[in-house]
Amino acid sequence: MTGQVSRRQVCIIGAGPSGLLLGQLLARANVDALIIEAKRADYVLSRIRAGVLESGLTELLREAGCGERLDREGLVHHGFSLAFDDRTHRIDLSKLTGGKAVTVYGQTEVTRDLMEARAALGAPTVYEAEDVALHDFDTDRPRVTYRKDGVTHEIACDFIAGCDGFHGVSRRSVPERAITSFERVYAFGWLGLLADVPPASEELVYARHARGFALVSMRSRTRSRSYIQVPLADRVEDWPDDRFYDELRLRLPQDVAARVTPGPSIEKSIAPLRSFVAEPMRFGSLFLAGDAAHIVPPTGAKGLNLAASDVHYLSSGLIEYFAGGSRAGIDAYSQRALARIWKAERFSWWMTSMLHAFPDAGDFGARMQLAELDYIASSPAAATVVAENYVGLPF
Ligand code: FAS
Ligand code: PHB
Repeated sequence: MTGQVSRRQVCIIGAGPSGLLLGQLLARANVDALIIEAKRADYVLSRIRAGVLESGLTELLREAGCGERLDREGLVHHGFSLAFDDRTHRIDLSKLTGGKAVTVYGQTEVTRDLMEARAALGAPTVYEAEDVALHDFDTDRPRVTYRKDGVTHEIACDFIAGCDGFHGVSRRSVPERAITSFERVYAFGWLGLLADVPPASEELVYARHARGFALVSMRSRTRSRSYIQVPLADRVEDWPDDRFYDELRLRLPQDVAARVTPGPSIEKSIAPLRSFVAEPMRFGSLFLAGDAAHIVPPTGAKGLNLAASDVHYLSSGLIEYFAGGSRAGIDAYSQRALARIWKAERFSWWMTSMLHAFPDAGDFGARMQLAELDYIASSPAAATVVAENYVGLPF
């Protein structure tokens, strides 16, 4: 059955953080946008992902009217530690960046706040949309079609925002001749475990160890999130909770390992690591934002925060266009976004290269990692490079 054709100013594909934040900023500027999402809302919320928010993202969430719970429950962190050779070195973020900090607040909570804010505005989101397809985005009359409950719908719009993640339909809809991809796939993944136990450290600890990388993070003072590097061939079933905690302790300095509190996993999953950028990020009336355009290994805590800067540039360009007809912001979008993306790609690749076990890099490679870490621990200039990238480069 074919449903009616309706019209929107912007059609957003994907109701993850990128799509929801873009939708919220547009709605508050009276730009009419529809979000079309393939999954159910509870499925989107069930995905456990990022945990560290840069100040650029927290500012945007406040601008979007989603700062109240963030400011009440978010944990402001003024530093984190690098661990190697059974010692830890604290990176004093605030001292090294003139007072900047990061906020620990799970992506799940960001997504929940954005969903609730959108519903409070009465802005439309279609969940469980099937066969989403993009049409005529190389013209100024783009269309999106999707099927819902057996009925095919068509949305005529001025612009399409592809916020549908790495595996979404938007980037795949661009002709190969029009897009260039840059990629590095890592031969390992992160096994993450979420448990309702106090974290082993008040601040995050990124650990380099000959057995592999480990990360101690958290969602609150009573909910810990920890990770260990595992071979890509590993499956979650290979890692019962006890084995995870034993391996985590082996990779942490003894004083941190002694504070690891084992507790039953409430979520456990393996995420592959990849560096990826698609250029450009605009194709006529189609704009890509967030993971639809780029992926970083989570070692630098940049994925979600890069989605935020994309949305900042794109929302301000679209609002400027609908308010006064200027195309300056949307014409500059791809170049502005990519300038920040590539710097975050570099930092994420560098942190990953420095902290993970690369067997084929040999003993010399391992010594280079330790020399890099020792340099950071002994040079304020080197530590400042880490700090200013970790808190987030300016938008
Ligand atoms: P998302 O992938 O979050 O959202 C895209 C949405 O589009 C999804 O809801 C999807 O269902 C929908 N969609 C897909 N195809 C569609 C279609 N055809 N039609 C309609 N909708 C469609 N970042 C960090 O900073 N730190 C981390 O620790 C971290 N860990 C991660 C772990 C994993 C397993 C993954 C996959 C990512 C992780 N990230 C992390 C990065 C992650 O947080 C992303 O940067 C963030 O989710 C980006 O948000 P979106 O761009 O909205 O993409
Ligand atoms: C997390 O808490 O999930 C997290 C934190 C920092 C990272 C990656 C993941 O770099």
